[in-house]
Amino acid sequence: MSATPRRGVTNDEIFALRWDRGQRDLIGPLHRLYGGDTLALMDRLRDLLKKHWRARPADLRRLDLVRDLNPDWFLSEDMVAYVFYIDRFAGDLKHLPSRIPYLQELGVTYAHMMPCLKPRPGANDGGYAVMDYTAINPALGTMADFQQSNLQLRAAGISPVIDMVLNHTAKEHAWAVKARAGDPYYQAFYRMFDDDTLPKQYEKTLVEIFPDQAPGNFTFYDDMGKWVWTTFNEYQWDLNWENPEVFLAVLDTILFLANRGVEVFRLDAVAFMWKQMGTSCQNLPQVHDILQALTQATRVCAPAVIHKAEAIVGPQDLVPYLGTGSHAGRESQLAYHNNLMVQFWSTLASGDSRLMTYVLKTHFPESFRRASFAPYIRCHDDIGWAITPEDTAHIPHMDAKAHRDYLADFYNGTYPGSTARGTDFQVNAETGDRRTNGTFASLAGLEAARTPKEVDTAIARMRLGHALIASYGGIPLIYMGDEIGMTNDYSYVDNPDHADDSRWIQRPMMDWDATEQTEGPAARISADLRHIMRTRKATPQFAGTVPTRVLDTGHRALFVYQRLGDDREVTCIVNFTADTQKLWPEDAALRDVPHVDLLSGQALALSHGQITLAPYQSMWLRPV
Ligand code: OTU
Repeated sequence: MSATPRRGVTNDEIFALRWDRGQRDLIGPLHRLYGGDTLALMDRLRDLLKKHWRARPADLRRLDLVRDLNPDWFLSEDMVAYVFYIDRFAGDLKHLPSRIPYLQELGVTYAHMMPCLKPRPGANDGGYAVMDYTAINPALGTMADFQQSNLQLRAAGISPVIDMVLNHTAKEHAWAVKARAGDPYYQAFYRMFDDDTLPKQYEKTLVEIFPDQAPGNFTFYDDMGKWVWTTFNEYQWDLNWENPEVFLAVLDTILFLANRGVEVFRLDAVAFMWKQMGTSCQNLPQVHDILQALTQATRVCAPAVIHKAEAIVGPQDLVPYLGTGSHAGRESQLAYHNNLMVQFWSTLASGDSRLMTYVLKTHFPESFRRASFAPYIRCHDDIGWAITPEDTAHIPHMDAKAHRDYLADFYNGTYPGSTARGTDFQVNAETGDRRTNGTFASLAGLEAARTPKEVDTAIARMRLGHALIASYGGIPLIYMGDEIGMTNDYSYVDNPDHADDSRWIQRPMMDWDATEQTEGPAARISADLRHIMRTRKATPQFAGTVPTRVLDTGHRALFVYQRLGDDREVTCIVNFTADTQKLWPEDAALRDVPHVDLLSGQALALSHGQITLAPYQSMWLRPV
């Protein structure tokens, strides 16, 4: 008989157990990042985590336990995300809960509320210039409203998600204000230079993110007599992640917000967090150590909480954000699949799937350990045409620069025959590089559609896009307004804080009237989307744990991929053209058994031995 007194586990013991579990995955990255006395840093980290664990509300501790037992919760086929601005969608946080039934009808389980922490006054880059991470934007409500709204979302089975802007703060943030006043402790939070010698050397290998509105990567402040690293706008000061104090301070705010009910943090602009002379200062290995350390530290204190990395980069640089090599299963659990998004738009324009097939097949593993992508078609940002010469070299007669130019022209509507209505963004005079803005519907041709056939085509393209993200793997992100086909909002030019940034064209006010319609494009697009998401949820092969295999069928008009499942695979075939297309079943690796198309609910009927797809049709074929 054991002499141990009969008692349950205490909260402090649970913490100690989770700390033991996490230590190994924390020491390595912290040592590589900060060197020096890693054990002393670990002691401070443990104290910080313990402080937040002790403050963690009982209901969230319960959620921690539930998710410790089911760590794959976010990979479920049931997951569907909706991305929205609180003010543009619901007015404010007090009114947000009244929109929960709408979200539930769409099948939403993940609510990404665009930046909602207190921003600097005036222009604030859509909220990505935060002056206080512990306060809610007063225009949206209070911290109490936020907590209340989070509670109600969670009760409805919806995870609250917010942005954590950790590459930079607003120059009005308390840390920056103290730095500017000369406090050396806070000056070390940023990257400051006494003269422009080093900035000039760095600039040689840096790219400009906002060449139009904020050229260069450094800003001189007369009052301080110092240059400050400002990758984005002048009012966004890059944090110095080489300083462990920054790591602890940012983690402190993450856990503070986690205790107020946030379940997923979208880690903004992570690619830029580490700088090294002579490099582009993007995607450096240290960024992955920072992300592993943040993820594992969060897991000690709040295992219910996961992170999504926002790195809008090329394929080779993107994959590591989901944890590869020694980081596998330890880094951010989610990452935007911007390459799928770019390839969707590219193939939709050209009707030629070869580049898409090559890129997605060559650069991406079929699955990740305890992590997955968040596929999407549109978001609040521009589309950057991340198409490289290395990739186009594999497609006969294709040139990367020419293809990027073609896509920019196609989607701004100037290319002959294009029905897209987007705008150029951040035209780089030096490189000729252009990015593109516009809503899903406007880029898909709905805004310009004049005939019923053109309307049908635009709707079919949107159906194709939504079916792609629902089936490709990971959590599909529905961007607010796309479910009703909202077109570009040109009124942003009337707001002086928005006028110089055409990304506002795709950030409209929610059209609630359109959601009430029972016929017309909005009703049709929304019915399509609901059907797609319902079908996704009924298909276990669409879980994020299931591998995604891209097939090279040699058919130029079709994009084909399989979700491998344990017993039965699902084969997804997408016709990216306005023509009917045919495919031999063996070219799609279909087994010689009866199949059903989950999307149409019809048994697969071959015509002269071939699968026939209508214009822009998607099929999800599963053995019966
Ligand atoms: C992010 O985007 C946000 O999504 C933007 O809305 C912000 O303006 C920006 O950070 C600054 O906070 O450059 O054009 O590779 O592409 O992080 C968008 C990543 C951006 C960058 C991305 C950044």
